[in-house]
Amino acid sequence: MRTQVGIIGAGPSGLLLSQWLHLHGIESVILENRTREYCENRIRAGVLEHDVADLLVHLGAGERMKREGLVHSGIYLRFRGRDHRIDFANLTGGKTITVYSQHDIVKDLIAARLQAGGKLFFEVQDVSVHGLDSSQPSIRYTRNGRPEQLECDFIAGCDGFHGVSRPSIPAGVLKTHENVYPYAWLGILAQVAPSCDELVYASHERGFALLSMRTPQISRLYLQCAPDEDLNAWSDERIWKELQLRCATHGDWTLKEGPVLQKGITAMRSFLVEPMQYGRLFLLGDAAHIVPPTGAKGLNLAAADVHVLVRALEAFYKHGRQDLLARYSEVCLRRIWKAQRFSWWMTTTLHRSPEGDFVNQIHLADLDYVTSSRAASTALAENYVGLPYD
Ligand code: FAS
Ligand code: PHB
Repeated sequence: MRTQVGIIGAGPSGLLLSQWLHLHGIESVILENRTREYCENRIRAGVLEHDVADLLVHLGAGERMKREGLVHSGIYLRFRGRDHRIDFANLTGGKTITVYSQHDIVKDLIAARLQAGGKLFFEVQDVSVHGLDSSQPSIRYTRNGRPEQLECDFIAGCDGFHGVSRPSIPAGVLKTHENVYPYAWLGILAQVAPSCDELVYASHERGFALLSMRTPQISRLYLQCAPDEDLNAWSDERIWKELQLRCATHGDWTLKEGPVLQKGITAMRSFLVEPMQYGRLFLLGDAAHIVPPTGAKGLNLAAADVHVLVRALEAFYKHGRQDLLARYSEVCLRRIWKAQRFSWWMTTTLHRSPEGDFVNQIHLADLDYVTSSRAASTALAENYVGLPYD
């Protein structure tokens, strides 16, 4: 089989890329090793930057998000028992965020690709890439027990942190950057209406807590925990008790509790590779970079990589230009490093540090400054809603 762009992975990166290329008349094939059901039910991110929400609408996959997504114009930072609202709309000229589950985005994009006649193969196995430094790379895989080969002009590695694309780049080519944080998140999905109309980031001496949501009936909540935390040591009752302690305020606000539908531990790390390309292979999203989830950037960075690659591939196919393809990594990395910085700042400033009281007082002073300076809160707001695309 032959196509113009072979895409490995049917997560947000691969699906956004395939649908956007389709709008530009560029063919692609997506090869995914999991089942469609697995991809459509994997609970992950929940916050879309302003331009990413607009992109889903532009791609023809935003109707349900417009109906069911929750548009927020701010967040709360809670510390010393008091709430401080960061007013995105006021600070960024009207920009907002949309709370809409990643797995719903995946569902909507899969439906849009299939409706457009897209080639999207699930449950493929033994994926490998070949001829990356030639003009005719290929992807070999097994489907329904039969060996197959996809000839293409370009390969997009959208296969996440544990995929095959990044490891397929020869040793010595990539420079890796990594920062591992001394804590993780214990996250729950609960059958209870959110206790606040917008997200609450709570800094507390017992540890960080985040009150998020998925729908008006489903809450998404997180607790800072040890990186090697034993999930079995956390009963639902213990989780709610800890959340109550960390989210307590001087006001008459209370945290509503309900049945826990799902719980899990998410590690916290910053990771990226330079360059994000090798020959005709381009890495996108988690295949190239990981950010701690505090800044809600993971999914949004994947969309930004897609924006850069689509523009470069359109210039190649329509005008024979190679320059934007050559600069793919450079353009992506400028935004990625800024998102890494923002995610690092949100994570270290809001979490309880094991480094001792001085550092934790500095973080509280940082929160005090950000919530009392229009300049500082504007900086937070414009990073959170999403910096302009280059
Ligand atoms: P993905 O990992 O989503 O998708 C990669 C796809 O490739 C998968 O479908 C996988 O099955 C497939 N694949 C892998 N290897 C393959 C192979 N060999 N052959 C074929 N297919 C292969 N981000 C936020 O912004 N906020 C959050 O709260 C948040 N929470 C997260 C919680 C968890 C547990 C994790 C792991 C991540 C979280 N993230 C969060 C980040 C997450 O949303 C990612 O940024 C996002 O999924 C990136 O999308 P992709 O790059 O498409 O990678
Ligand atoms: C989520 O709802 O999963 C979420 C929201 C905001 C974050 C991280 C995760 O910063």
